[in-house]
Amino acid sequence: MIIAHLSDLHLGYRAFGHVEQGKNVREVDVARAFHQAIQKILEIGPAAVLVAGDVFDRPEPPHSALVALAQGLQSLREALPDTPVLMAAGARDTPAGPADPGPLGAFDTLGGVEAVTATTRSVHYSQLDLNVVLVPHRSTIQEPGPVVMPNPDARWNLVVGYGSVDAEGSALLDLESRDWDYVALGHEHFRREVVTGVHYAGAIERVGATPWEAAAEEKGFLTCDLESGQVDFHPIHGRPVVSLEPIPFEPDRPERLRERVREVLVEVPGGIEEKIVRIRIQGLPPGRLDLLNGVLPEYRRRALHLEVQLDDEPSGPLSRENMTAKRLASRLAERLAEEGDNFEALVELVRNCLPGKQV
Ligand SMILES: [Mn+2]
Repeated sequence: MIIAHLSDLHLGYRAFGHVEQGKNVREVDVARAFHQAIQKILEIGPAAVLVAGDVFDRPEPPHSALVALAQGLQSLREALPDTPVLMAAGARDTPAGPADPGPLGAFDTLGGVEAVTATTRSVHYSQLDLNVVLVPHRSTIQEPGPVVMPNPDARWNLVVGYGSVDAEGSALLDLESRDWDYVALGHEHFRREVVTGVHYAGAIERVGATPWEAAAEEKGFLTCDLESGQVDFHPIHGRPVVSLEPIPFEPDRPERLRERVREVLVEVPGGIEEKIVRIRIQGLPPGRLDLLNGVLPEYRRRALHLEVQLDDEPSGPLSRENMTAKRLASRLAERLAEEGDNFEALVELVRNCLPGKQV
């Protein structure tokens, strides 16, 4: 019996302020990645589909995100009417008010769909001889923590949970992995096997504030053949992200900087067209960003997003807060030097830099 495991869809994610035909380009990318995943799942035909949180990018997602999820569920129901879809809300789709059912609440009403936001729920499918325990984010942060027990009468026992787990047990979710045939986790955006049978599937697109950190990692989802324990990764092709090698600023030859920036951008294999690109410059004081005047607009038009990051010389580890402040300052300094940026785009930039945007 094969099950599919997705997480961190972040439907409704928006970034970079690029709008085409009234839609944020990155939101369209994320919806496309989700529909790509659905198409692959239809080909695989799993017995159950598990979605481990952060289905939406925020507790009040745009209507377009609700439509994207509804379309995906409808495709699954049509082609695989006997395949249940089980979703547990993550931090991103958990509303602040404890009585608020959240956006997933609407989908919990559909036949063949379980979508939990508040409390842990155990669902038994006798035809599949399958028991699934859903552990949404909220249930893991309340006292007492969730009681997550396998059903001894079921042949297969699965968990769909959102949060951090680790081998030492200092985690939100306390599990004995031997009790379970598969544990499907969400929250971490990088794919990872925690221990045998306990997996983070990772996000399906590079949705964090720093997408270049995921530039080299393929995104996608997992399937597990419960009989053999075989886990397979199914890649999804999202928008390319390019992280370029840092360029050292030479104070005695400042004019050289423009040439070097042009060189590294021209050398990107396949060009920078429509990609998300980060260029890093080491040792350039923010006040000297004028050295790049006239160089960037051309490349900014060609890339979906071109980010210039100013790196200091390596100087020991920075705290998370310092990193955030540094990133924010560097991005603001750079963007404010541009013309035509609107207030909304700047607010989004600040929000994207704040800690917690990674998850
Ligand atoms: Mn997430």
